[in-house]
Amino acid sequence: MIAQARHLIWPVLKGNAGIFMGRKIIITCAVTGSIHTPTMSPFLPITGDDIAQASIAAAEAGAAIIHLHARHPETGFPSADPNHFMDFLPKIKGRCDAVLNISTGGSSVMTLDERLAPARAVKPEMCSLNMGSMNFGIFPLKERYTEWKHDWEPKLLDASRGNLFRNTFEDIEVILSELGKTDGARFEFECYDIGHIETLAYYLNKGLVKPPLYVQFVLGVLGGIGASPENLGAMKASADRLLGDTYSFSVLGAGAMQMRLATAGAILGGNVRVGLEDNLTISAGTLARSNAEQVTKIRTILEELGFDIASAGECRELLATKGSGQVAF
Ligand code: KMH
Ligand code: ZN
Repeated sequence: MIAQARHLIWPVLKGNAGIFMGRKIIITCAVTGSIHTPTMSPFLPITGDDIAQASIAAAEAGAAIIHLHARHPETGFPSADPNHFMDFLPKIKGRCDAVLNISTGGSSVMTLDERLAPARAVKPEMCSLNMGSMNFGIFPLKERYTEWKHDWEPKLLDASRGNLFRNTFEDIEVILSELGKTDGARFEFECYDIGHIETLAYYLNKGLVKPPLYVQFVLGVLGGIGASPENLGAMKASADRLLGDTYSFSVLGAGAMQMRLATAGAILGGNVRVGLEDNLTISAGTLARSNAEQVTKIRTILEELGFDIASAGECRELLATKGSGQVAF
């Protein structure tokens, strides 16, 4: 009887074993971003020193990739000034080995040239590439607060009612050509809906993007696909059909679903992204005291489930980056 049961169960285990065995999960930590504002959390990194310290601690906790935006050090307003990036990049590079991934999304109040200025200047190993234009609604966050540290905060949130997060085909091609082909950056392809995966497949078929692709499934941004396990399954099924074995994926659940969707993504064979850029809490109603706290939490969950975590060196191999010696900082 037992032998028969084992016979039934073993092929199932064996079939799924590839998801667990010999696979290392990449943890990305996005430490500050441009969605949240200083009023929302005293733990949001603002100055160059804050961002450097948060990044180093996140790397020490297990993040192999640090996804980076900058802020004006006095006000916390999102900044695209390369000098603000240079306030933290050399410090982080000097103290840890993580892959430093520069945002090209910046903030939806910036022009494309402003958004690209930091990556053009520092020639990173990796940068983000948003795969379509969309509404990007951060205005609902405004309803949660009555007093603000800075006048710009409610204005920036409100602006997302009328602004477009612009990523046209031309914009995408500029980034692929300048930052990818010429400067050798690998991309975090940020896909907020299935149509964005179709666009990525178009560029794959044209030969303008080169495997191995690293696709970030972004769920839970108002204007993009919602944060549910069903939508995550649909994103993965589409990517499997359109991108085949050319890609690996990571999961970013914006807001309260961050940890659950990241865990679901890992179980489906993916990697994970956490960080205060997309979620300020560590559990329902409790602010995370640091980015490292979120990294430690997801790492603990994943290790408890039997997964191994990728080091920065393993991440570089998996994503075929040019190496930290080839950047301009
Ligand atoms: N915060 C993410 C939902 C970028 O930096 O290029 C969007 C993001 C875009 O990370
Ligand atoms: Zn970002």
